[in-house]
Amino acid sequence: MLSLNYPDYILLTLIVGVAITKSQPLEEVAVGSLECKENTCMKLDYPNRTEVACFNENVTANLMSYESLILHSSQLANMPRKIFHQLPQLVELYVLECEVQGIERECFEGSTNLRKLNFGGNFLRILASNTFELATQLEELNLSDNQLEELPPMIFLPLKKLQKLNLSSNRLKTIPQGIFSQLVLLSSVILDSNQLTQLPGDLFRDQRRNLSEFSAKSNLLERVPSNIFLSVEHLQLSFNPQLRRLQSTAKVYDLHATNCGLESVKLKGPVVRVQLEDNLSLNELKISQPQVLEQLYLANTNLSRLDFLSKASNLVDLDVTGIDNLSDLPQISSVAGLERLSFTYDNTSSDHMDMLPQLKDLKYLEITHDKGREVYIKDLEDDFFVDDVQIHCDQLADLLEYVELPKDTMILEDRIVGDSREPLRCGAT
Ligand SMILES: *[C@@H]1O[C@H](CO)[C@@H](O)[C@H](O)[C@H]1NC(C)=O
Ligand SMILES: *[C@@H]1O[C@H](CO)[C@@H](O)[C@H](O)[C@H]1NC(C)=O
Ligand SMILES: *[C@@H]1O[C@H](CO)[C@@H](O)[C@H](O)[C@H]1NC(C)=O
Ligand SMILES: *[C@@H]1O[C@H](CO)[C@@H](O)[C@H](O)[C@H]1NC(C)=O
Ligand SMILES: *[C@@H]1O[C@H](CO)[C@@H](O)[C@H](O)[C@H]1NC(C)=O
Ligand SMILES: *[C@@H]1O[C@H](CO)[C@@H](O)[C@H](O)[C@H]1NC(C)=O
Ligand SMILES: *[C@@H]1O[C@H](CO)[C@@H](O)[C@H](O)[C@H]1NC(C)=O
Ligand SMILES: *[C@@H]1O[C@H](CO)[C@@H](O)[C@H](O)[C@H]1NC(C)=O
Ligand SMILES: CC(=O)N[C@H]1CO[C@H](CO)[C@@H](O)[C@@H]1O
Repeated sequence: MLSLNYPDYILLTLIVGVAITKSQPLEEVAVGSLECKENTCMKLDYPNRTEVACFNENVTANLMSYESLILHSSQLANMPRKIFHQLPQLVELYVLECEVQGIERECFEGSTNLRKLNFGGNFLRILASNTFELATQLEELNLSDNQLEELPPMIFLPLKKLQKLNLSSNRLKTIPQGIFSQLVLLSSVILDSNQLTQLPGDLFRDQRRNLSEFSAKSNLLERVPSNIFLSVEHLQLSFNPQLRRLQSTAKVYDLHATNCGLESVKLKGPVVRVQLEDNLSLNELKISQPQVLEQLYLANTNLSRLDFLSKASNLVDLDVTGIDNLSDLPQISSVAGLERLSFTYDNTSSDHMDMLPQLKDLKYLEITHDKGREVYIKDLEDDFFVDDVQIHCDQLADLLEYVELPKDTMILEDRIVGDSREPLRCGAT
């Protein structure tokens, strides 16, 4: 048990006191000139960490008419001061690839119109808790491509209007509990390409927890708390090789959890589109509300039962390619509205082919077997067939919504079966 008695408390304050007094005040250096093309300024070189550039009316005179300012390809050890004193009209500020290491709270004085701030591609490693205290009108904050290892728990608290936050490609190992608390408008959170091993269960505790986008792709997540979200439109958890189990009660429109180490997935809330392909150990999938399911991608998994399929009355798109032991393959015939189907055919599944004629709405059928892959397409427009093979393949690619066709794909059209012309060969070469 951790109990703070009085002497400990004194000690802690002392340590904090030392840490604060350690940072010296910065030497202010007036910016002599700005090299700008319209609202894009480059080559502002203030690489000295103990100095901070300061904007003045002489250098900003030509920028008064812009609501957006872009600083890039510069060396700014610290974010310049007085940008918003001089340019209070700014709605968007981009400080991109400028080697920024420090951001002072004072930099945002006067930023009453600032709604979008992008610090992508800098050297930010540590941010103070009060960094954004004065940027209260922010709606979008982009801190991607930096070196952030941790975040102060209160850092976003003043940003009551924040809607989108991008923290991708940093070095975050943890996300503090409640860091998004009171951000009632937050709808998009991107945490891709960090080193997160878990997400706190009450990450979205005191807010509505209805997000349009949450992405934590390419991390080291071992678990995702089952009730962390109420509803998310796009939930992206792919490329988390440590993730063995996924349980969710949320309402999700589009779930991606491909290329993880998943063994078991249980989705209790309604899910519409589910992509779980390339999880070679996935052997359990439970979907409690299959009637809302429209798309299900399960290629290259180790599933054998899909007993919910018979209730998946709205399923139109199913990919079960590369599943060796799918004993429920015949159940597919109960998914009467299926329009796209991909599966692997081997000689043990040959008697399952009886299901195909029952799928009256099938427009796209892809069969993978040991000799290659065949794609069958139904209901082509009458004038579809042209002699120029290349045009045909391009139109086909359009029809398949830009699916990249595998090399040497053989395409057979139902109305040209028996046609003396050779089957078409399209696809990437
Ligand atoms: C950095 O700036 C400080 C204060 O202006 C100065 O004393 C120091 O010499 C500078 N360092 C370098 C490497 O220029
Ligand atoms: C702006 O330029 C004028 C004239 O060159 C000069 O007198 C003034 O000191 C400059 N102001 C700043 C803040 O540098
Ligand atoms: C965030 O910055 C990155 C560049 O570092 C950019 O690719 C991305 O589009 C930005 N996102 C937003 C919402 O501005
Ligand atoms: C977040 O930033 C990354 C670049 O680091 C970019 O690729 C991605 O598109 C951004 N996402 C959003 C939603 O802005
Ligand atoms: C949040 O999502 C839940 C579940 O979809 C829904 O019932 C609720 O009305 C939503 N709340 C808001 C404020 O959007
Ligand atoms: C797939 O499941 C079988 C049992 O059904 C098991 O023996 C095998 O190890 C599993 N394969 C993988 C890659 O987990
Ligand atoms: C498929 O099932 C057979 C018999 O049940 C078993 O011997 C084989 O290991 C299974 N293959 C996989 C990849 O699970
Ligand atoms: C299935 O194919 C394998 C190898 O291709 C062959 O050894 C086996 O006899 C075939 N089984 C049937 C039932 O045709
Ligand atoms: C644990 C496990 O089987 N993970 C696999 C999930 O699928 C990807 C892609 O097929 C493999 O690379 C992983 O090894």
